[in-house]
Amino acid sequence: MASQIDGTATTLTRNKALLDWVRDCAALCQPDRIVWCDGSEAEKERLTKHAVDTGVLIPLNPAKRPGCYLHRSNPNDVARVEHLTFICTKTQEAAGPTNNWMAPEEAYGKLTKLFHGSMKGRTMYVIPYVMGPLGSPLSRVGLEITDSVYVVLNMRIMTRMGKPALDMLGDSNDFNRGLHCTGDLNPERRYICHFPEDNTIWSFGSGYGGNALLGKKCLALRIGSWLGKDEGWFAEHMLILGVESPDGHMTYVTGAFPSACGKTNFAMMIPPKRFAKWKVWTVGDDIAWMRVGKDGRLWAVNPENGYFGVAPGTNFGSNPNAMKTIARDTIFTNVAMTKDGDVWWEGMDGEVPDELTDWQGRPWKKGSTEKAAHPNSRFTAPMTNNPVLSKHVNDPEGVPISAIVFGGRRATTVPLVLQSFNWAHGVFLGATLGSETTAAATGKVGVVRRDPMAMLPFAGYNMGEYLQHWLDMQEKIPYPPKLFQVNWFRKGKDGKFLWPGFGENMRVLKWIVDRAHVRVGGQETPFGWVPKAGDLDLSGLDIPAEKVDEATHIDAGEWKQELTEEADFFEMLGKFSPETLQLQRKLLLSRLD
Ligand code: SAT
Ligand code: MN
Repeated sequence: MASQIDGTATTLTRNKALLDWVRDCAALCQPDRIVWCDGSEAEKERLTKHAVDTGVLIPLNPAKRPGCYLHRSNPNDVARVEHLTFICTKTQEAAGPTNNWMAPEEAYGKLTKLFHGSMKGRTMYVIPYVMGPLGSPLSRVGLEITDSVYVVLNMRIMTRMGKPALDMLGDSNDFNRGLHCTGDLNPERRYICHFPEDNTIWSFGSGYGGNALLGKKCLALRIGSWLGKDEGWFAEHMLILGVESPDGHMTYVTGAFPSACGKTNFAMMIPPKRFAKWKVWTVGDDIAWMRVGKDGRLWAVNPENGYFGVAPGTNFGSNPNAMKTIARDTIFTNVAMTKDGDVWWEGMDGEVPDELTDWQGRPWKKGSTEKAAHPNSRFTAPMTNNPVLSKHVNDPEGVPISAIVFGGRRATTVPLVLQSFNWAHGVFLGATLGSETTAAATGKVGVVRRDPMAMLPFAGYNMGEYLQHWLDMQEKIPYPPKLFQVNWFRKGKDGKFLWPGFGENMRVLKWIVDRAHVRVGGQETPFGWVPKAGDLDLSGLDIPAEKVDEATHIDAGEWKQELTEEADFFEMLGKFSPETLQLQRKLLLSRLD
């Protein structure tokens, strides 16, 4: 088998550390075959055909969705599994109170048993990939070994995969070592283990997105945040967008929102009629890597190359650019299929079809109480399909950030928009972000939990230290972005959303941009700056003024409750809980009393 490794590989790489590692993984997993992925078009065609022949992908109607395929997961494997995700550091303290921890020896031991012989009769794919623009000082090389052709085809869309990665790596030993095996998909034997001290990820027993596409949450966020702390930069669960004003001036904004809270919609937003001369450009929809540039500003790159977006609710009203993005060359996962071989999900435009094949491949009839598409069904689409893709998306330097927005899904308390008084107060707003859980992770949906910077499932180290890192970065950024909190999801007494959201969020975004450039005043409240009456441009907005008042209202009683609850959160963080943030909380509370 070794000769096979070298034989295929030497045309692509002579990197000894890499060849040794692949040989070790092959010895452990014992695949029948090893395939090195070069990222070429011919390879894509070959692997796609193989996936179709083996039933992994179902071709969709080429007249309706050219180059598109449907994949159906095992029904027990349709979301991230936070309870089976581990940070495996030498000490438990390094992983902190918000992560599951396993000692490295124990994790390697347990998973070695699972990986042993796990690829017998299967093909082992070796995927070299880059997270970040080629040639960027922020970019990282990863290698993922997997037995899943679905993973390969998704990684091909989501990362810069193949030869460019090996060229970038050269003979360096500095690459992330990711080992993935689908196993038998038994949740009892499912582990997503991160070894930040070894720059290593071992994932066993799931074929689903965030558990199996190791470049995404595992490398770009969990390992990335660890590297960011050590090296003085940020790896964040944030979209990146550029707002172009009528005079052609561009302002870049990043936004942290938990999974399935509309990051993709926000990043691709089309401004409403009143803002016809404004444009929004997408740099990224999920992850931002940010470092301090030579000019003292914070610069961001999107480490990804595609979008792994939530399908349900996506339509020509909520996100026309996403609909155009997924018109071709897209892999759909766990959506429903129409009779004529197109895709469908709850919240798609038009009439609900009379009959469908549901996400599990079963016949489905209109009026059924079961969902046709899984609530966490997804599309994987190349970013180059996006009609509003920023032309700076491959820029090695990235884009300069003027504002950072923190947003949760909150039915009460949190107003539409709030600007922090200063950096520490802004970090406090991000740190105390609360959000109702969504279908993106296995578990109960709709319970409010603290999700600091939307990083609760993704910070690869102690959450207290993570928040301290945010505070410490202030003195490294001479011209920091302004920090904001938003909430698109507040509900009225009737249980309905107060704010229309989607494209109308442009109104809030404009205020944020104006504030970031100090072009507009603000109204001071005990909790931060809010728009002065009349400053939020509401012209042409077709909702009663009272709803806007309610959406922007700050209720002292609700906030007192909120601040009181936050005490438990800071306490839970234990000895690394930043003093500065606890002071912020007390200060706010004292202003209320
Ligand atoms: O499943 S993923 O982690 O890739 C998507 C998400 O939950 O944000
Ligand atoms: Mn995400």
